Amino acid sequence: MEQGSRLWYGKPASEWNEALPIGNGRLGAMIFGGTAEEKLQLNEDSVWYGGPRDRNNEDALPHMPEIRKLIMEGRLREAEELAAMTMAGQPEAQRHYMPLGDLLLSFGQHSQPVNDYVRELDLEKGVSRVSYRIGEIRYTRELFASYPDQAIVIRITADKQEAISLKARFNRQNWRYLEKTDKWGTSGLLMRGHCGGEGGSSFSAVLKAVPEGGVCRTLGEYLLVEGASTVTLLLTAGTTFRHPDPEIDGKRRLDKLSRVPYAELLARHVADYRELYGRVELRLPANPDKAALPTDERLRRFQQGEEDHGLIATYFHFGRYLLMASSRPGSLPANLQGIWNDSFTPPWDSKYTININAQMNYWHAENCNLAECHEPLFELIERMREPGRVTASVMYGCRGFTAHHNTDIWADTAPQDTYLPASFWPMGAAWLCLHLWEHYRFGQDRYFLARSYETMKEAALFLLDYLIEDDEGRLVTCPSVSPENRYKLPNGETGVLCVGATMDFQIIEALFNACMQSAEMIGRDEAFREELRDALKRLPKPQVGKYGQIQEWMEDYEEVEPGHRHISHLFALYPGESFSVERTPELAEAAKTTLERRLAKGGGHTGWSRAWIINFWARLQDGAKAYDNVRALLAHSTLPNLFDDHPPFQIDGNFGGTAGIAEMLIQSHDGVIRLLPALPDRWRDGSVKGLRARGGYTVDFVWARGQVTEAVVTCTVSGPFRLEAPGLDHLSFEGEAGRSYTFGNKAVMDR
Ligand code: FUC
Repeated sequence: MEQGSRLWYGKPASEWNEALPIGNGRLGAMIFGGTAEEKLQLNEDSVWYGGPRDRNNEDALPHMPEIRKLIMEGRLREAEELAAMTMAGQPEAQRHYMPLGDLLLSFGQHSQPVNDYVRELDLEKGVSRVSYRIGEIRYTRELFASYPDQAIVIRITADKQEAISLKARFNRQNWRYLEKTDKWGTSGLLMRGHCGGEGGSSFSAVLKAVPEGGVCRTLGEYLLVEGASTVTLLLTAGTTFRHPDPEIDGKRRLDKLSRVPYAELLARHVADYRELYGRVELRLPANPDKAALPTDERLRRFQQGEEDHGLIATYFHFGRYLLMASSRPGSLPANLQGIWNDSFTPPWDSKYTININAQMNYWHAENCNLAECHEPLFELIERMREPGRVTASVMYGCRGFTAHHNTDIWADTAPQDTYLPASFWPMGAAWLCLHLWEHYRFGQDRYFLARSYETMKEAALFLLDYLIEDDEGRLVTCPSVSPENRYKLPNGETGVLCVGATMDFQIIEALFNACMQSAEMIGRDEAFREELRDALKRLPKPQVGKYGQIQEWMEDYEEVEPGHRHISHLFALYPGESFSVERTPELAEAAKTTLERRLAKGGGHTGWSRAWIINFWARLQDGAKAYDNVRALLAHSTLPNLFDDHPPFQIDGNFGGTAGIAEMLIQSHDGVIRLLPALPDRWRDGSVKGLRARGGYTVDFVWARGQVTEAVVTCTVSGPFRLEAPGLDHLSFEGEAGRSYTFGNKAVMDR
């Protein structure tokens, strides 16, 4: 197997954070790998509590002038009290994500001693396996979630004929949160229920056994297979969010699939999976002493300070795997836990937090060559437009569309919680829309841009209306917060609501620029472009504060928590790009000071915060510091199954970490493709294939002793590009769509 392409363990999972995830974007399972008792904890992405609602608070608009006045006069307690009552959603919480249930499998006779146990996740094929020996018989289970067939497939084999007997059963919260379990003929089961809440969806799950040899029967709510040589279990599920009758839909699907040979189901899955996964391959210096160790042991040693670049490569590949498994065209976007959640009241509802987390989930979608996995996010943004228009007009009297710091399955845009450091922040839609722009920049699809421009424009329209003039004639946001930090006034009072958090202006600048460039490219809206250009001139400029740091607020306030996990005021360094080592060296220097201060006071203590820091150091071209933070991410914020540990499990750190590793190897935001911009000494030799660069390029390269020895650039569009890499001259090149160009040893070869 390739380096870093497998997670494996020598024993079953003893808890959820050791179980292994499979998924096809919509259906997911956590596999525990027990021998006598196997559990698959199941998820379907549309199993959410409750239906859509209008939660906009009509008291916001009439009180907005008063709230603004109180904030501007520094009467923070009064402003907070009024905002809490007039701006909070009604009720204050959006909907939450829930588990589908469990599939329980009992292999009664397997409680005897087990030998040669292996449980693995094969990232090359997207297949999980459990294999062990009891006496002379080896039993193997192979499990995958097929995207083309929209089903979970479990294949159970033994190396002796007729050796397999099992009992299968559904469960959901100790059978409390489901309406019905039933037989489906002699070889199938079903479970159905209601997700709860007014307007909530109904779900159903169906299971069918296809044995070779042996007999199948159903007893009570059990499915029994006895004396089979192999068994294929097919499972699918759905909700009324997508289908009027998900049970009929599921049964039809499984009827059809039960007639397809297992080898074909597997082949279809692997072909589909490889098409995406196989695009990228990373090799870092190997640590041969680690190659034979199980993943949990490697992680344990890494946590004790040992080096293991292969484990880092696995983490990188796993980040791509997880996005493919939790976000595919037609599915909902990856939520805070991807799709893997076993709680009926999960942390932060396992929904979409859009003041960093949902965005971070997609930071690696483009540069790590999974652009189609980005689509579910775009669909959600589209669905947010209508509710977002209502929120914009009802709460603020503005045109366009807006969203606050969370959204849910129904694309709810009204504020979430009455949590003052976060809730009243109407920048969520604007930030999300920048993902449309990034998708265009990487893929260069003009049709996509023309469609997306309308969405970006609507987000910009809201901001044009939301901005107000301060007494110096600048355009500022108010109310505003710098997610989710607090400031201290000279009199010791602390506050969160403010005029103009720095991050707001950075997001607005990025969005207005994206709109102006898009409108120009597609030849639209000249007057609107002018309006944006004028507004941009009047936005407050970034300021460097008394410690040499980027100011987080317009005033140089002290921070209540200087090691805060959010580092919102460096948005312009990453994922934005208006701070740059080359173009704005003073701001880059101040960004560095900001990071150092945050880190010195304990910053990076959540997984996603650490992952953001990796990306910041990569943009500051500091390979050593980027590497230290990759180390810290794996050492302090990674669970035995390599899931990110906020704590608890939250998937953004996996995705942001993967993006950060890619950002250390390639950057393309400054009109140049830069290879190895932040290479740590320890990765002196390596190679990577299939990373994407803005402008429509796919790049493969090999490096030795820190110098690029060969780079291949494949162009999807024709036009000039620039390439910079240690070991290669700075190159300007005229590329032709569909062709690849090889650069090496200072000579250019056209292939
Ligand atoms: C934001 C963060 C938290 C957490 C939550 C889901 O509120 O500040 O750390 O990630 O989102």
